[in-house]
Amino acid sequence: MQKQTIDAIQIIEIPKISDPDGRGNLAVVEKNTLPYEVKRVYYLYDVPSDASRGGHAHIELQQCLIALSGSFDVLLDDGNNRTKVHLNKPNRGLIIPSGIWRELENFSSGAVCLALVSEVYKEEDYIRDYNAFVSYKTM
Ligand code: T46
Repeated sequence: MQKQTIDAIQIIEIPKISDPDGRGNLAVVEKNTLPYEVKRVYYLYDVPSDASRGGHAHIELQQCLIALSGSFDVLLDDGNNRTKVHLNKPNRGLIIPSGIWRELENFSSGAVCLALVSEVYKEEDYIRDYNAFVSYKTM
């Protein structure tokens, strides 16, 4: 959505089941955990600490990012305001609505970023030029 602002970004706790016998934790994402139906799952891994991923916005796609392992920062921008979220817990999800510019950086060694997204892959859904994004937001 064009007019979406960074206020619409949500951080959710993903329900976690601790094991009474000390076997570790189990986190569950199911039908009603996210505000959309998940149509695609992908993950980023082996990202060098000086590399940046993202650098685009989506017209329709919504997504939830989870640091399954390690940590990284997500810079979020609605064309007027910016914020940065540090993800470092496998049971915390960052929900990014459509129409928000994102950049992922500062990946720790061994970081894995899981993305649960609302659309199949469509390059037409991407705005990969920041100036074009700002123009889109002011249309
Ligand atoms: C996002 C961030 C967090 C595919 O063919 N299928 C896919 O499902 C994806 C995600 C990508 N691709 C191709 C498109 C490019 O040729 O893989 C290549 C790398 O994609 P991209 O440069 O978009 O990767 P990131 O890490 O910069 O961005 C990805 C997602 O595309 C994006 O939606 O929000 O991760």
